[in-house]
Formats: sequence, structure tokens, C-alpha cells
Amino acid sequence: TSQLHPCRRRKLSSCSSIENGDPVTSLFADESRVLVINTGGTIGMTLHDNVLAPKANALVQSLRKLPILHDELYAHQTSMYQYYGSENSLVLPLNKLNRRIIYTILEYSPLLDSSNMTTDDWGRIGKDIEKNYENYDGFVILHGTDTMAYTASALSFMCENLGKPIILTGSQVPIYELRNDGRDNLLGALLIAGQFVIPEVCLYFFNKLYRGNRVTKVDAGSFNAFSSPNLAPLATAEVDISISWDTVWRANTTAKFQVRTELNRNVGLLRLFPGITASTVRAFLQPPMQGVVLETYGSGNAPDNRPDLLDELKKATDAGVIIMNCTQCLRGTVSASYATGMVLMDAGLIAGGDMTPEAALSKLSYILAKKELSLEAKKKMMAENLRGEMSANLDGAKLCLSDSQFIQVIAKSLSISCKEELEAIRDALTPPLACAAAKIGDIEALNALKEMGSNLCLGDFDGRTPLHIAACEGHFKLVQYLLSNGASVHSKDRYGDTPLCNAVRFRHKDVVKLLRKTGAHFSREQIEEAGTELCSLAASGDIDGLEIWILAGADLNKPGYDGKTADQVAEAAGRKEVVMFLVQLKGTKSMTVFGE
Ligand code: ASN
Repeated sequence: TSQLHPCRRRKLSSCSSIENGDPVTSLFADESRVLVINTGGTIGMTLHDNVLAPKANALVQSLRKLPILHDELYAHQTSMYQYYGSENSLVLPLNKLNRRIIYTILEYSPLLDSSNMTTDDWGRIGKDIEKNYENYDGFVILHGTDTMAYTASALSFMCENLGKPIILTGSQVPIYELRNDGRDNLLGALLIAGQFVIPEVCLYFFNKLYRGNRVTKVDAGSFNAFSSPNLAPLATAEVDISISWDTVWRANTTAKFQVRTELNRNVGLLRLFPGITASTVRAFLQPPMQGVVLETYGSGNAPDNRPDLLDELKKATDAGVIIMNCTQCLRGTVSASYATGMVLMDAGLIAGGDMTPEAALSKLSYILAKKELSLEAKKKMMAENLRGEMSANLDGAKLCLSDSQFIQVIAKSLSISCKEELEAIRDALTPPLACAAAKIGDIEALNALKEMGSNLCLGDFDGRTPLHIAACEGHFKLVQYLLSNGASVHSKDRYGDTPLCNAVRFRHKDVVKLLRKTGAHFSREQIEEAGTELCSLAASGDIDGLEIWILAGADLNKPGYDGKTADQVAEAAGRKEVVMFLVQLKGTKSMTVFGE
């Protein structure tokens, strides 16, 4: 019944007109097809003995009577049922983009309250998508809300190299009731699945499209039942449907779509609580357990004064159980900031970043079932971002060129590009690129970097910023450009040098003046040390050098290392022109003082 009829468009467009006289081609120009797999859930439930339970074979009939979800006239005019079967095919009214979405409902039997779902049901959904993949533009899965986040997460991993949208949705109130959220949720999911190529497993609820492996059910009594605490929605359906294409995950691969339906059931979730006993933990980690998500406190912490507990965890990881460290907080990430978090690393746990427990659990189930992989390879995969389920780990392991793994990281990140990873790469590349541009005075290149969103104030390995380099080279215009684009005159490189020190050293008078005008100054120590420098310049008769040091803020009255000032040294060395210069300078200085 859900077979594709490739000849439909051709056949229809060969007709010259239909009843209302419109040319057929304009009517059929843009039809897309969506397969709706109805697994159950509240959306299709009715009351029996005062409790809600799924009602079989009822959904299509009632949708057929809803004009916003089915255009009977169009179905007739285009002989749609002839091609797609009358019992389970429907068509949405023409939408804003002039497109028709024809959807076919595949109803499971029995329909399930999602609390009754198991990994086998995920496998069934996966298989049905695989079987029908080429016949549809997108897929909508009607599902109960209670375990929708688990199914969405699991499908995101099971669907390898996905190129089409798979959108889970459901409702809090049955679609048969007068006031319900089912119609809007179904309509929104259909419109997105039929119009946009968002190649992800998503969840659509209450006007928002989320990445499926980022959501969690947060409210049992609100239409706004889901939250994606660590990732903004992929799309919002308000006056317009607006898609955040930057955030959309893409499997940049030449491999074909396939669904891995083998899943490991020996996985579990264990929530830490104050006073949890070692025997509870031991019992939980017993064979056949192979993968556990430990829901820890805050940023991934556990008691560091409980050797009994840590010992149980260590014994399990030593025995080959993969234990993921995920936070029990709704928002935030596991990070290595506390001693109470480090002990878990020592016990062999893998940091789960900002993965939801649902995502971590289903990822374990998916990876542990990959028989071809070694335990080490499985652990490595658990820590990697496979489907956008976790944000790029930017603390601890900041990307930079001094990291020998940098090239590998770039290669990998480029093959699966998410916004966070691209930003990380950009940030890692900016300092050396900007410094290179500053070296040759290339304002255009700097501007291009800036437009990419790069920060032009960042330093390279030696903390040398583009402003340091430009000051060394004496690129006056570029210094001006950098200063007016947020570069700091106060940044110091690893030698403690500021751009001002660099400009003085390479004697770029105009740059020194500009930097001073912008507020650059020597440090107290540098002013002390400048005394000696002034003396040696005076001794060698270097008036140019003296001038620049004084412009930069050196104090002529500061003595050198032997207690003599520059003019005393010049006098002793018989450098008359220097003495004259310094006297003149002091004169102008005191005149200015008098003048004030
Ligand atoms: N118990 C229902 C389910 O998960 C809840 C719902 O769909 N709103 O199937």
C-alpha cells in the first residue's frame, strides 16, 4: 500500500486539464510524499472505562474528515486513491510554498502506549523506514510522548548516513478531542518532513523542531512537553517556519543510508543519590550488564570520600563495562572542574559531555551491539560526537595548531560538520592566520576573517596577537584597523611584551604615537629598566632611539643600572649632540609644564 508510483506525476501531467480547467501541471508540480508510521500514543487514544488507551483503525478515518489535514477534492480530482490506495492515503491542502504533501499512514498493530515500547519496537520502526526509504521524501513517526525521547535518540544512532527527515511527534491530548495538540503537531511535522531536507531524526512538538537525541520530556501536563536543554531548536513554526540551517546536522559521507537494528539490551541508567550503598551499585553492575549511564551530580561529580563506591565502579570498568558519566542536571555538561569529578575518570568512566541520559543510553545500546568493534573502539566512539548528540568538547581539549592531533581533528570535523566543531576549528585557525595577514599588512584578509566571526584579538602559541605583529612590521594602517576592531594595546606575549614594546624595538615612530594615543604604556618594571636603555642609547649617540623611547613613555630622570641618568652618561661620553638634544627635550618638557 505504501508503494511509490513514479508514473503518477508523468501520467497526470500528460492530461491537458481537469474539471476546473486548471492545467494539470500546475496542480501536480510539487507533490511530496511522507510516510506516517503510527506506533500509538495519546494522539490516537480514546477513553475506555475512564482511562486512555489506543484505538486501532480510527486515525485515518478521522483525519479524512479534517479539512486542515486532508483535501478530499484534490484527492478525487487527481485520482490520488488509484495510485496510493484509498484506505490510508491523505493529502494536505496546498501550502504556502505551493506544495502538496501526500501522506500515507502505516498503522502498527497493536498500537502502543509508549510506556510499553522496547528496543524491538525501535528495530521495527527502523526496518520500516529502511524498506520505504526511497519511496518517500520524509517520515513522520506518531509515538507516545512518555518514551519518545528514548526512541528519537535510538533512531538517530540506528539510522546511519541519513539523508531525509524523520520526525517523531504525538500529543498530550487525543486528536479526537475538541481541544487537542495532536492536529497542530501532526500538521507541523508533515509540513516540515514534506518540504525541507533536514537529514536528521527530529522531534516536533508545540511549534518546535528539535534534534531527536537532544530532547527530554519535561512536562506531563503541558502541551509544551519537551525541552532540548543543550541545543536550540532546529526550527520554529510560528508565523513562518524558520529553520536554523547552521545547526542542522549532516552526515557528509558517500555511504548509503542503512539502519542498524541490532541493539544491546544489557544497558542501564543508574542515578546517584546521597548515601547510595556500594552493594546497590555492585548489584546493578553485575553481568550481563555491559553499559551503564551513571547520572552524576552537577558537572559530573560523585563523592570522592567513598572508596567503597569508587571501587565498585572501577571493578566494573576493569571488567569491561562501559560506564558513561552524564549529569543529572537538566542543562549543562560534564567537565573536569572538580576533584569529585576527577575520581570518576580515575575509576574508568567516560565523560558524556552534555548528552542527555536518553541519548547516552541508546548510544550505548547501539555501539555495544557492533560486534565488529573492539572494546577500546567502542569506548572511543562513546566519547565521540556521532549524530550531534553532544557538543564539541571545547574545554580540556581546545583545538590549536600546537596539538599534534590537530590535523586529524580537522579532517574528522570536516567530514561531519556541526556548528560547534566548525566554530572550534575557526577559532583554532584564526590566530595564526590573522598573524600571517598582519605580517604582510593584508587588511582584506583580516577583514575576511572578521566576517567569518573570528576574534582578531587572539594570540598565537606565544601569545603574540596580530597587533604585536603589525607593530613590529610598522604597518600603520593595519594597526589603526586592528585598534578600531577591538584589538587590545595591553595584551602581552609570552615575553611580557606589548605591541608598544615591539613598535619601540623596531622603531616605528608613527605606530608608537598611535599606540600611546590609544592608551598603551610601559609597565612600572619597563620604566625602571628603560633607564639603562636610555643610558646606552645616550652613550652610543643614538638620538633616534632616544626619541622613540621617550615618545613611548620612558622617563629621562630614571637612572641606569649604575645610578647615572642618560644626560650624565652623554656628558661623560662627550656626546655633545645628545646632551643638546636631551637638554632641549627637558626644556620643552618643563616649558610645557610651565605652560600648563
Ligand atoms: N502515555 C502516553 C504515551 O506515551 C503519553 C502521551 O502520549 N502523551 O503513549
